Amino acid sequence: MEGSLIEVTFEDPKEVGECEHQQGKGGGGGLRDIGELNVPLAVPYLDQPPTPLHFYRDWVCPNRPCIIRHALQHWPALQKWSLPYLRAAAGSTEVSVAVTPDGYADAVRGDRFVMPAERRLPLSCVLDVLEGRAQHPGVLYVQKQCSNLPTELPQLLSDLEPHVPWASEALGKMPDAVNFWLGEAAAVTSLHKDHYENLYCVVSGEKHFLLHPPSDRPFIPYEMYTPATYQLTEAGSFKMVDEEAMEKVPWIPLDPLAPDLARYPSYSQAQALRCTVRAGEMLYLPALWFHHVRQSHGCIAVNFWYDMEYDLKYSYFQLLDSLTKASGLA
Ligand SMILES: O=C(O)CCC(=O)C(=O)O
Repeated sequence: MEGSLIEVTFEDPKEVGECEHQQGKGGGGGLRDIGELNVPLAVPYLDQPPTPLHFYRDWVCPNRPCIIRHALQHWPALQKWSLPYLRAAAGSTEVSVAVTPDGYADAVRGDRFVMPAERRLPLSCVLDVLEGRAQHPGVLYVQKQCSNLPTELPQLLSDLEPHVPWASEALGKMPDAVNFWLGEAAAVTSLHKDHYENLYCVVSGEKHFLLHPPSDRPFIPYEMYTPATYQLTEAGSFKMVDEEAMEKVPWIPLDPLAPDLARYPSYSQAQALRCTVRAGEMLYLPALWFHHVRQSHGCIAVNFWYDMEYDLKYSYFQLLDSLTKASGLA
């Protein structure tokens, strides 16, 4: 790149020839090889929870996702949790609810990064909307990501384990947050990544994940946006209010379900993995994987966020991120 201190090239797949693929493990180089060597074509299933050693060795260390079956069957929640049960157990309890006009909380809209209106509502109000008994402006999603399960819904805690023992042992720590998710089908989580090892458990319904490995970073666009928050007026309409005290936010403008390839052509080189996590299944979503999430109506889920190790994997990702920015690629 002219005028830049660092020159970086990311191979165009059209230009990667046969012989490069034939070099096999240890040969080649570049992100395409990383994809081929390390990223599966589909998210694999485990039929039972791994031992801490296997979990660490086969999944955490290589930073690979998997879906684990039969890991939640001892949770009473799996049999008990339904919308009527939640109403009986916690209907009068106030919870934080993200409310948006279009189902997208924390997403790019126009030239703004927009955060949801946050409402404190009795859980029964959310259940009324989910069950079609009442209407509320916009789209509702119970999704406050700061351990809302123990802090807002402690009466549900006896229905599940407070952590995932084999994961806590493998990672050598307890989860930083245990989050409860309940929302309408229209509630979508836009493409982003987190610095957490994520064990995402679906208790009822299903979640549809679209994933990208961290090595796809050069093909995933980021731009800087003025932050804003939706406000819900008395009349039930939404307005976007700028957060003037906040700095600009880097966020991904691209919708991976309908990518604008004319604007972001590099994205065609990214390698999306899609999977559906069904009731009773747990997704291990490794730290730094990009994810976009949709759900069935009234899906109930709990996830455990374990802080990642800020190790060489993290350093390599930061380097890739810096090189991507310096190259002007994404
Ligand atoms: O379930 C969702 O809508 C989003 C989940 C997510 O982004 C996360 O667990 O980090």
